Amino acid sequence: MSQQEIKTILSKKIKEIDKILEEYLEIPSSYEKVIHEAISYSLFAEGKRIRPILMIEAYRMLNSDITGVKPFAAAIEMIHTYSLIHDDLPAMDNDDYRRGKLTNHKVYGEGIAILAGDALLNLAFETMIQGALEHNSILALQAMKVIGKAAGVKGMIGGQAIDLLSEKQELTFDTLHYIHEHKTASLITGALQAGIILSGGNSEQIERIKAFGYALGMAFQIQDDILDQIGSEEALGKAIHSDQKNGKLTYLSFESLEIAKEKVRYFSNQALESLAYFGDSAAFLIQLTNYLMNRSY
Ligand code: GRG
Repeated sequence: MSQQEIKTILSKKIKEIDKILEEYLEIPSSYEKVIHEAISYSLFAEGKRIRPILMIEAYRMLNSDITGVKPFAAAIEMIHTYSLIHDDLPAMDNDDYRRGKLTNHKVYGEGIAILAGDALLNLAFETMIQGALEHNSILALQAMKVIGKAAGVKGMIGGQAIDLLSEKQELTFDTLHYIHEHKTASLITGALQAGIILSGGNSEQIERIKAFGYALGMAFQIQDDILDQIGSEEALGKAIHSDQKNGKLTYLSFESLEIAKEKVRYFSNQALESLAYFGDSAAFLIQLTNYLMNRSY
């Protein structure tokens, strides 16, 4: 499959995710309109929707009826969007552009941006609980626990905290690895693991998807570092050299561009090896891994 063909398939899948998100976004009454507008502004800002797509496609490897995974796919994108809104705030990365648009706080002010992020995190858990109740499902509760942990102190928030504390400081390669693994790979792995849990996967399948998520997440983050150095602002929809601006060390602070590219290939190949266990059912995830390895945005 060519890059263009997979891009076309992904555009269709992104539209499906948008529809699912609309379904779970509450309709505001008059007083809530501002916060609702701020939430929608970032939620429907043309993100790649990688995490919900990964979750649904992992689920689909074992179960073709995706009804049960939909609220969780919506929730993972809500959590991801909240993290981006907060990451862009002056107290964190202080960025003006995200997904090709002004950042949330640049449009709505810091207070509303903080609340929009908080609201998305709350709505994510409310949405997952609704899913669990609708299906009266213990698997749904297990998936919620995995997602809560992946987004929390032992996952994304933990990685972000060390990232923040490490600004303008000497950082060891091990600390950078910790940041990448927790800030980026955790939520990606959590999304995939939740997909397999919800579809009734067994412990071997769960372990294989976790290995896939870790390797894919690491490849994704190193590619992110590469793009921050040599990417196009137009394609990325945000400023490049933002890590340098914030005094942050990246993979490229330790290794040459060539080695970084080699590492993306290494982790992508590891990811593909983990997928091999799932046989033909992994065809789409294989294509997606190859696509992400070569992404320019
Ligand atoms: C504020 C708790 C908290 C966490 C922030 C997401 C994040 C953690 C920071 C953003 C900075 C960054 C480079 C994180 C690494 C993960 C990553 C590559 C995020 C961007 O995800 P994409 O590329 O974004 O999937 P889109 O816009 O396509 O959804």
